[in-house]
Amino acid sequence: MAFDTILRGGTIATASDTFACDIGIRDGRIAALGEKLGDAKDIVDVTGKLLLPGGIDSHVHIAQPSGPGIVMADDFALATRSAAFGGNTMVLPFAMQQKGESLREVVAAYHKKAEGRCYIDVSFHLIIADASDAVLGQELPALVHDGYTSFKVFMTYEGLALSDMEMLNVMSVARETGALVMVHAENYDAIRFLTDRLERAGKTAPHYHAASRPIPVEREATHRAISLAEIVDVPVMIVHVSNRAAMEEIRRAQQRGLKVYGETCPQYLLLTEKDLEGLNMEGTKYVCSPPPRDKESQQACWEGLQQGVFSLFSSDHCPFRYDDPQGKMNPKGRTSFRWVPNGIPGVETRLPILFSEGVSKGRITLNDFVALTSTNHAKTYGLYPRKGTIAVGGDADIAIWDPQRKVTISQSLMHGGSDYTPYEGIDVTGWPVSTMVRGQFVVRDGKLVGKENAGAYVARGKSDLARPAGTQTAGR
Ligand code: DUC
Ligand code: ZN
Ligand code: ZN
Repeated sequence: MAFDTILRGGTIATASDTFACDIGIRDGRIAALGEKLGDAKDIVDVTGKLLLPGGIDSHVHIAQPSGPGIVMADDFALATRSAAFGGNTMVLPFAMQQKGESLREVVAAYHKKAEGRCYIDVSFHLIIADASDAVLGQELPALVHDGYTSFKVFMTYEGLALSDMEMLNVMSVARETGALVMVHAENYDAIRFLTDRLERAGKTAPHYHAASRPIPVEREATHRAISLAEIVDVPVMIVHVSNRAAMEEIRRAQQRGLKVYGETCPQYLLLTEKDLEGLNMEGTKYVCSPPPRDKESQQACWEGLQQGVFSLFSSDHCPFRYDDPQGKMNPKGRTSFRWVPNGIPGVETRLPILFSEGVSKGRITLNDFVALTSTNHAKTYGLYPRKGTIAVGGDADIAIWDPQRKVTISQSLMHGGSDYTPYEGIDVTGWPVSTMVRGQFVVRDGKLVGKENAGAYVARGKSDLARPAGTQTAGR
């Protein structure tokens, strides 16, 4: 038998081309692209369907400690199952260090949480909370060498925020090791100042979360992060950008020739701060940071995607249950927005939302969609060309889409651990019907057929963004 599987009769789209062609799969990889490929154990008729590189969601939070009494809604099994139903074949969650912890031990702990519990492939970014000499001098360079080639730093959050000096030191290690720094850009002191002032005035309802971190909080930190990266001369990825002012900071830096990159997320295209005004505590369902803004900010985020200022579209999936004392409705959260856990579910809805709002409505091309949801993630985080495209030799990570299918997003359709979706009732056109990871179906015609231990950990190479031009990875 020439192939294990042939996908016959579909239309393939990559980040650059769209073409009708069959796919022959052998030993988990794409072995042939062409017509009349011959025989296979499983010949799947995909007439009328789109065959896209599986989504890579390079910004998800899974099973992270989130404060006393708070528990994330997803473990690795739930998050990766949900991701698979959303057309993803790989996710990149964070191994989050807390102050005083050894990075090596943190990484080992996250591997333990993930081991045997992933439906799709997984790799880890690091979160650096303790920028001590031992961490930066020894552990971090060794971990980059071992395939943990990107790390996130926070400019806000108790216990996570780094000082400018610490940011500079972390960025220096990234420069020396060829790693990529991701920055959560919000000004910590400004948020504390505004939060204290709001609470003193009795303004504690969930929607004051947005007032506690307005656009200048993000714009200032974005500008500062870019400046620090320029001083060190290192590439930087500004994650979850929510508004025009921050987007324009990134654009200006790019126009000056700096290696500054941007990411935005579904919540900044579809939600606004008005969503936080829901009756009772319903607004907590939309509490995330940066907060959703307004219609003008949504438009700016679209422009960022259309004009290449943002190269990544990720979910920032960070799910908590709503009706749960360990989630959004925790007892302290009822006393002030300050204690509502930040984050919303989104790994399963990211791709249908961008496909429908972007491709079906004509805002972006299908090839842009593939770039923004898969290929650029692979290039940015050292996975390309093994992942992120449909090419001979690459992993057979493929999402099969019905571009005409109309679906109303609803919690009843979701497969994660949360008890709500922030996108309830939104109509979409275009839906991922099957997802295949390294040649094996995980979801087939809307049904789970994969196993909880089918996903693999993938050690990564260096980011294509952190390499000198012309030295991109040539192969596996
Ligand atoms: N903000 C973050 O920084 N991370 C997770 C979710 C969120 O809202
Ligand atoms: Zn963040
Ligand atoms: Zn995040």
